[in-house]
Amino acid sequence: MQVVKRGLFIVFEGLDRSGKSTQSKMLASYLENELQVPVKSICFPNRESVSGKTLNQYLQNRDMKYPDEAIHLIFAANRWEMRDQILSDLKSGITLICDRYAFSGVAYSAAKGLDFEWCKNPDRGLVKPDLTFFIDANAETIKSRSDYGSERYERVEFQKKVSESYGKFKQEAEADEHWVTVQADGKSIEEMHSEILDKFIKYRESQSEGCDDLDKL
Ligand code: ADP
Ligand code: FDM
Ligand code: MG
Repeated sequence: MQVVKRGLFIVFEGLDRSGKSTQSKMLASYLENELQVPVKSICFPNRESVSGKTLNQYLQNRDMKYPDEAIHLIFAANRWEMRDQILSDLKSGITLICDRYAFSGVAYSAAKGLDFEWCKNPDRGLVKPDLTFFIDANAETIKSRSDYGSERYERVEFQKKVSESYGKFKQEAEADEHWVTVQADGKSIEEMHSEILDKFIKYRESQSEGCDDLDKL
């Protein structure tokens, strides 16, 4: 009987317009085309699902009033909707490249003033990523990037607060092999990509003996 080695769960995190989608796509395409790794790209919020339609409306319409706690729970529900699919893809050997995950949930809601630990609770039990790339970009630098300002949270003052909340994860994850902070300022898209690729390959080599178990958040 052939044993299928499970896929890796790779997450990209960071401020709006920091380069997550660009880097997720580049990593996915490298793995698929150069390393022949079966890959699937996903993102959160998943705007297509039942909860995702509400989240999309909320993000696109700054005037929509809704309690911060309630929207936080909907963002988490949006991840729970995908939990079984994520598990089954990983178990069938597919590597998932995921553009935002539970760290976004906490970082953005805590930036509004909600309690950091409270914010983590609704995501407890979801699949834990193997590797999270946190793209550490300066909130001032990215404000001039294309389309900045089109959605609810894209304001420099708010993004600075989000950056502070991500800073807590960064601190907690110091020396954690599952978290990689990638400094973005002054680096080109290509430079970022080769740094991310290098870190990914090193991580994969370090796990080659056995990464079959899946942990929970
Ligand atoms: P995110 O998904 O984090 O919101 P994107 O990947 O969509 O960010 O990138 C936002 C914009 O910034 C795009 O126009 C992209 O080409 C540009 N961009 C991404 N990374 C860099 C970089 N390292 N230097 C300059 N521009 C970048
Ligand atoms: N966002 C995203 C949250 O506030 N909470 C979450 O749990 C997640 C996954 O939604 F402003 C915010 C972060 C960002 C927006 O934008 C999604 P993109 O461009 O689709 O990443
Ligand atoms: Mg994006």
